[in-house]
Amino acid sequence: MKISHIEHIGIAVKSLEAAIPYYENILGLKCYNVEEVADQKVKTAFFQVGQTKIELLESTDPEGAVAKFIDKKGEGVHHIAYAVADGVNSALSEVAAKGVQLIDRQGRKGAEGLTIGFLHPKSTQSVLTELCEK
Ligand code: CMX
Repeated sequence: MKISHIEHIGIAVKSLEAAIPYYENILGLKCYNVEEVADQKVKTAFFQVGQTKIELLESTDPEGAVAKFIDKKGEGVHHIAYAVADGVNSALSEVAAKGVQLIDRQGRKGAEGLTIGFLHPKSTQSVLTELCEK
């Protein structure tokens, strides 16, 4: 697998409305997109920082992955997403063959039209890891 860059850093927040002003008014970033990803039970807000984005994640469902994460660990960094140059499906097969536990066996649709696939934190040094491609 060839990773080209960190595509985004996902940050779990209780409320986008409460969190966005910090990124805009203190860090001077601009929220350029707010999008609901029904499949992932989240509403997302994006900020561009060089080649990488910050993705704020607010849960839309108390049983969703982000709501459960906040219940257990509180707000904060939720996952790191790497852009793979040679396709998510082949990257997922490659790491599975090396014994990594997958959350997604195949790429699925994520925010901003990306194809995404998650690796389980039990296999990734406790950091929830996402692979994605445009
Ligand atoms: N980072 C690191 N570890 C995490 C984690 C995270 N984000 N979320 C859960 N874990 C850990 C838990 O602490 C737990 O560890 P322990 O067993 O040591 O306590 C372990 O993973 C299993 O957690 P769990 O609570 O039993 O299982 P969950 O039902 O919460 O599922 C996970 C965890 C990662 C499989 C699930 O959150 C998932 O499938 N995530 C991928 C999808 C996702 O996160 N979508 C939201 C973002 C979508 C987007 O970016 O668009």
